[in-house]
Amino acid sequence: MPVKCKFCEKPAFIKLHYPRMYLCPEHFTKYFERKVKRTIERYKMLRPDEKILVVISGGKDSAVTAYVLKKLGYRVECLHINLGIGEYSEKGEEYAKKQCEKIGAPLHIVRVKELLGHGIGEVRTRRPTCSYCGLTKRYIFNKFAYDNGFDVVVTGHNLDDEASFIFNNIMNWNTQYLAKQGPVTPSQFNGKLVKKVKPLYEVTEREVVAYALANGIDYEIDECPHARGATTLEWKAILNEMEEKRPGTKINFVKGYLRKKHLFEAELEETELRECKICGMPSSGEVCSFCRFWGLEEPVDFKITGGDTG
Ligand code: Q46
Repeated sequence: MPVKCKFCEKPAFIKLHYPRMYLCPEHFTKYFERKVKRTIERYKMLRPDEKILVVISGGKDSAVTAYVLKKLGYRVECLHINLGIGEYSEKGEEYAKKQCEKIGAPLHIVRVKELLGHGIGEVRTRRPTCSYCGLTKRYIFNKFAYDNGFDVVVTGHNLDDEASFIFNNIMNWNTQYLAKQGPVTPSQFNGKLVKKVKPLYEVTEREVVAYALANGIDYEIDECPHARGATTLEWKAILNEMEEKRPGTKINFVKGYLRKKHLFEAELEETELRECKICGMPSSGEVCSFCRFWGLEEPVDFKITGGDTG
């Protein structure tokens, strides 16, 4: 006899461990959306009138984020950054297009190789690939949002991402990072650093996969070739093992961190920000790390001039 959903006669589709219950696709969908809505309210992430930009990679997390926000009635537009990492990026762009069609949200595309001459992984530098990839993505989505009047940038980070980030940084005692992490990063520097929020902050990766499956959201499953051997995956595996033995480990760990975050904030070394002399965006030095890394002499302008930027 198949196990039934806790709320109806239908067969269960997922067994949740924390709280412990079996749910059918419809009741799981309701449960998931309620949880995201509560997270948004708890951390005061979004207002109904805000213009929202969801950074969509082609993967499950960002697609589910945009889909749920649209369902909850928010004004959503999406940005896909094609990193120029061969077939992985080409597939990512295709998925992002399909996902936005399903979500019913406008999609803007920025292609790193067209914009900066090289894709991620093609630059001759001693800097690790993921380090300058992160720098490039963060700059592009922030500047894109700023240039086009978005109030908030939304990313698809889930509970597993947050727990592994905190775990990694505690193991390495990177107190500066621990002081700045969280579900909401407020707008700073006269709005030039746009507010960033993470609506999937309290849902696990497993729940996101199940939601995508229950709602017919297709996504890229291949991992970026540069992610192989990333320590994040090892931290995630350890946390999954703990969660298996003690359900609730991840959420309790992350909530505990938020309660103790002030201890790390006390150690924060404030860096004075000024305007980059090339692009005018916030920078700790004369030229910001994006313009410096890519050797820019002119600012990159992301203003949408009508329709799709793809
Ligand atoms: S940082 Fe590194 Fe990721 Fe960029 S190079 Fe690939 S693995 S995509 S989240």
